[in-house]
Amino acid sequence: MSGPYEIDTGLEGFRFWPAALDAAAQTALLTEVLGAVETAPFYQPVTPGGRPFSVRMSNLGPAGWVSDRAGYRYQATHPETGRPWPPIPDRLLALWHGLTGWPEPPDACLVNLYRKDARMGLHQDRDEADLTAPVLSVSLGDTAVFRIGAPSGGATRSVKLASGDVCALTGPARLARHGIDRLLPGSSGLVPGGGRINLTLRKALPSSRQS
Ligand code: MD3
Ligand code: FE
Repeated sequence: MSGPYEIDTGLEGFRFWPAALDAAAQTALLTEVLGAVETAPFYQPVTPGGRPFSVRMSNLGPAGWVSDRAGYRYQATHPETGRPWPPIPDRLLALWHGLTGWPEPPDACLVNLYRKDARMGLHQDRDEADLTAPVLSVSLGDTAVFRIGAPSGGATRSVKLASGDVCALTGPARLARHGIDRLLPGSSGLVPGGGRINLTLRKALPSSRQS
């Protein structure tokens, strides 16, 4: 694997590994994730204002990110089935440890499903207890046009995220504003039914050592 590359986003800590996963590794990972979400089906969250997301979501791990009229939060169970989220596959935990070197495992893996017209507006990820832990993102399927800029505004820059690309957000980039402008539909045939799946690994819960 080559990289990471530090991409010039105007902020340090955006680490990018293009093609971190080869075709076989992408297929193996996707098969495992789709198997897991059979018991935690993709659903359509709404914003606290009641607007449906165009992205459909599920989660793996002890903590799952959800949004509804009550707000954004992490919770242990699927909002529709009431069941605990399935575990994070070992190959994802290994990727986290190998690429981030973070001493603790992630406890949350958000699974975002983008069909062709889905997008995600500019936002910050700040619902996690420890904002010093990195975030690791794995892209599968169609290429996405990703946008990232400094936390407090100003210029943004756009980076294409293709199937098998992995990025880590650490340090100053951890609180960057970012979003997905659009997909390049048909750029990959990996996801059944078309589109893109993004896996975002995070430490959401307070670490047990923290007081
Ligand atoms: C930059 N997901 O779920 S992944 C999200 O492709 C989210 O589904 C996008 O933003 C997606 O919150 C982008 C790349 C990513 C993930 C987390 C970040 C970029 C980030 C956290 C901080 C800064
Ligand atoms: Fe985000």
